[in-house]
Amino acid sequence: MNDTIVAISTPVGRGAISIIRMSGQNCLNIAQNFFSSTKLDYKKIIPNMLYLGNFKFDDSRERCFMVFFKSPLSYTGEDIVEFQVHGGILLSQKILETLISSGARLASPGEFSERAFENGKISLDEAEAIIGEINAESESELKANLNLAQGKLKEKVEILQGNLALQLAQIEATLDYPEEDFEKTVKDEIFLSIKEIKKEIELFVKQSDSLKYINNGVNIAIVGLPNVGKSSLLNALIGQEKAIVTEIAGTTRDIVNESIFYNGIKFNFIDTAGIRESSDKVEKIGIEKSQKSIETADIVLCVFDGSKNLEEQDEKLLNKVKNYKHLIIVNKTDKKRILKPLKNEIEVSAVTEKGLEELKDSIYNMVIDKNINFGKIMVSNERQASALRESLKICNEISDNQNESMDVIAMLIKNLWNSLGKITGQCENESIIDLIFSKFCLGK
Ligand SMILES: Nc1nc2c(ncn2[C@@H]2O[C@H](COP(=O)(O)OP(=O)(O)OP(=O)(O)O)[C@@H](O)[C@H]2O)c(=O)[nH]1
Ligand SMILES: [Mg+2]
Repeated sequence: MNDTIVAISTPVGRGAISIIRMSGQNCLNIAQNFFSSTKLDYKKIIPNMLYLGNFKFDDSRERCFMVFFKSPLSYTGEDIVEFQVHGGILLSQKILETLISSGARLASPGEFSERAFENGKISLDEAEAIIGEINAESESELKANLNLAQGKLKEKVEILQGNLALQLAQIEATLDYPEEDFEKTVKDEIFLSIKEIKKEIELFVKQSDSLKYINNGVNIAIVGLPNVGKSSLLNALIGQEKAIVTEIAGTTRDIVNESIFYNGIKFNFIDTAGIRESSDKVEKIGIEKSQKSIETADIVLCVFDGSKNLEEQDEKLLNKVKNYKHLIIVNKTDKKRILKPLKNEIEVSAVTEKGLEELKDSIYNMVIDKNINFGKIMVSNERQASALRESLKICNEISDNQNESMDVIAMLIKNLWNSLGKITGQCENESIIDLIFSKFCLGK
């Protein structure tokens, strides 16, 4: 039997309506714990009827609608409960958290449609058509905004491409008039222009990253040498004794993870084995996993023991994490400090819980751009986001190759033009089912 899944089905937005959708056998039981309406008797609930009522939190209640779709007459073919609440990420995330705390599981992107497909509610073709439908539902204000934003992204990208075409034409001209001075002037102009383009792309990437973290959560790896207090830190951060803590170096051997919500964002903490030279077969595998987690996590918490000096392994680790989004954490600050100050360090104590709020705040600020206006997000899917990241990489490549010949620079500019072109929507060869489903918005 499938478990009950839940997600925010509408795109993230301010001032509009959010729909939180829950699907699975248990959804009505879960809803019953929090939603009540004078007109509603759960034993006699009428499917497809919109009930106006209150969603109850620990200390407050929110006026919202609830609707029940009875299996098999629902989108997924299972029982579905949907809540329609005022927009804004905090409220909908809070409802989401509440439902998760009561036994629902956060759905992965496309999982609702995958269930619909499994239950014979939609064919694969239809699944694909839904993607189009998501963009075409014009009556919803939010969707309209999204479409508008999409149009704006296309417009913006076309302007950038136009600018690049101009640079290419300039390069062409230098080939006809190969005087040194002219070439230098053109080069200067090109690099100035690429700098501006890079700034714009960076902004888009930031926006889409924030959106990704809001939708999918943030994976945060806790790494460091044995005994620095990684597992203690995990336990303190999540508020439960999940990982084993002992004074023996090499206690944690496998990955331990647990999630919490912070300001509406899911933080998934991943505790790892302490990194050291080891001849123990099991520990070695654990350490390999730790190293891997540095590469795959969204953020790395690099933990040091404040009551000791740095060891050679610590230095190695510091060097490695430089290339990844990371925070430097000095733990055990309840003890006498021996460790010299590290750049941008955050002082914490897993025992007294000092600095933990600051740490969570720092993580939040790293993933959510505080200037972001969610109503104006233009990048809405991973395909666009990855094209933007690729474009950003090419911009950097161009800046790094300023001394190359005009031919090389022209080639890189063409690459950049092409990479931006992927955003405006050339179709790609994506036939695998997984890819189709992962193209859905979360909650569809
Ligand atoms: N005084 C003090 N002791 C701490 C703190 N954090 C952890 N410890 C102690 O340090 C020892 C190691 O803690 P763990 O959390 O197991 O360390 P770890 O980094 O997970 O170790 P491995 O799993 O072996 O890599 C335990 O005895 C903890 O009680 C702290 O903030 N202050
Ligand atoms: Mg441990």
